[in-house]
Amino acid sequence: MGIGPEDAKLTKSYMSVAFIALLIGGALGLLQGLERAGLMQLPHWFNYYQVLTTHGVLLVLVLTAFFTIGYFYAGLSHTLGGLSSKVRKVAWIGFWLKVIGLVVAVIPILMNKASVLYTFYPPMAASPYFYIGLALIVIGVWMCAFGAFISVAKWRKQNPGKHIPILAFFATGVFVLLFFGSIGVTIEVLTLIAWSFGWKATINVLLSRTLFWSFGHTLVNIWYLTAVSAWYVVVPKIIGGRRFSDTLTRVVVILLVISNIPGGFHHQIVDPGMTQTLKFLHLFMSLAIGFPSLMTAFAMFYVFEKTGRRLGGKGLFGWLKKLPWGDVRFLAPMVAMIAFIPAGAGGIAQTTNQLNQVVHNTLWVVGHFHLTVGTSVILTFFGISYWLIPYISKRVLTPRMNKIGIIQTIIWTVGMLSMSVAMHWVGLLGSPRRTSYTTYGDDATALGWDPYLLFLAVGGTFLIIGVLIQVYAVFHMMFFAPKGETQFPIAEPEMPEETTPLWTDRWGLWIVAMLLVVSMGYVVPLVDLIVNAPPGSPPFITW
Ligand code: HEM
Ligand SMILES: [Cu+2]
Repeated sequence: MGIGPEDAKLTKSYMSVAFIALLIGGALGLLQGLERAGLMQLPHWFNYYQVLTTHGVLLVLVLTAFFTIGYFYAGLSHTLGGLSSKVRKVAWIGFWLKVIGLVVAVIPILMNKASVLYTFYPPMAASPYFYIGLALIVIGVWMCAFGAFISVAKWRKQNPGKHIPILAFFATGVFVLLFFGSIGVTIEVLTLIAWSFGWKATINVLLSRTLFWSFGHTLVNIWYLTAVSAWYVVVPKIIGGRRFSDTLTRVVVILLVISNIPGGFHHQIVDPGMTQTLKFLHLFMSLAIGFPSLMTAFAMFYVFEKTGRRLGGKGLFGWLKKLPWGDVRFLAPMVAMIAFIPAGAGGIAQTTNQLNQVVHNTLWVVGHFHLTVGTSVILTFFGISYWLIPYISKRVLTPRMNKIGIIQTIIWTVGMLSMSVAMHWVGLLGSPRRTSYTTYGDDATALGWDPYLLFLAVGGTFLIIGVLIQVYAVFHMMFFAPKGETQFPIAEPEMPEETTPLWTDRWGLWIVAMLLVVSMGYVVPLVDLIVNAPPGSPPFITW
């Protein structure tokens, strides 16, 4: 019964790194919030940009990657009947490559030799070891992707004519995106290594930025797809319902995988050197992802209403009251879904050329991604932890821990709301992102930002309390909670899976379709940026 000890150990290790990254990254976030509000000044040996680089790398790369991989490996183990020893070995090699890569990348940041922020845009040049660390992390992620592909392929061979179990289907989509989405950034990082060692005199800045965002934008949707997998598959089980149409779920995964990668230029709307037509194509593709998102919103609220009514909810909204609001495994992902409504709307605003001019490089953008990744994705991950950690450690979620989880969710919601509303607002008033505290010589406009920045600091204080509670909860559930069996919650579909058309499982076809769509978005600009390359830039150290 339940997960084997070796598979459990793998996921436990991934989760441990993820939540240690949350602890350190969150503490650094608080320091930034206090500094930006003018409440404290960071010492010269650990300045704002070192802190910000570490915060970005730990939270946006490490926490999310380790959580995603740990969660999906537990899902693969559960739904495919255990991992093979070969796959486990591959996942461990991936784990250690990522950990070593992280250490190699963080040391230069701490030595103030890599304050290039997590986007590492040239011509700012970090120590080559920072890029080498990043390359090791990517190779580690690829190992895990191959391990997942091997597991799914083996299962399919043993189960001809059957559908890939739904969570393994999501995992396939996520690892396909992780692998193909990171090829561009790997090429970028390899050229940066040569450039920062001095083997290559100049770098093509625009090409680098384009390759970065072909990955950065995909990464965002990888977290989103991970969160969505829990919304579709796990949440219905927790509320005692069934999941919505199996076919629709699989089509949403396929659409997200196919249409995702060529959206990267919406991060480069103000970059010169690309035609309007190309930018428009990418904006169209980014908005196209809104379509499967709306399908998800519809499907989820269908499940909520149907379950609520079955439990006796009456009237227009009576069913809402019947949902298990007191269960953290439901509350956290539910708040996450609700947060995605304003978060997604803000994203659509940013994708619009004229509105982008207003908010570009302001704190608005920071407010936006603390709502999307910092709330929608992370709160879903927190919600998952309250059953996944007991499941892998063969322990149970006690009513006391559930209550702690509810309090944590409320604190996180209040903190993020306060911080991100303040960031959005002060961004509209012009306060820049990625800038340590300054009054610009007591300029009246800059002084007008101060009250909002205070809200930012207050939000940050709530959030660090939230971080401490969450990290406590995770390690308590991993090592100290009462022993017992916890289920891996997977809801049954409303209609039997056999009614789902078999073409949905044709991953070879979807990958070809994805590559065609990627070519549509990237072949012309990449060829143009290489053939008509602007003058290259030597490395600069601006800090
Ligand atoms: C304790 C909770 C947190 C606090 C107080 C916090 C606060 C901040 C602040 C003040 C900034 C910098 C604004 C600037 O100068 O541009 C920032 C940036 C950032 N935060 Fe957080 N944050 C928290 C949690 C998170 C989480 C959970 C994530 C993602 C999972 C995250 C991802 C980021 C990213 C990607 C940046 C941008 C870094 C950059 O511009 O290079 N933060 N955060
Ligand atoms: Cu994007």
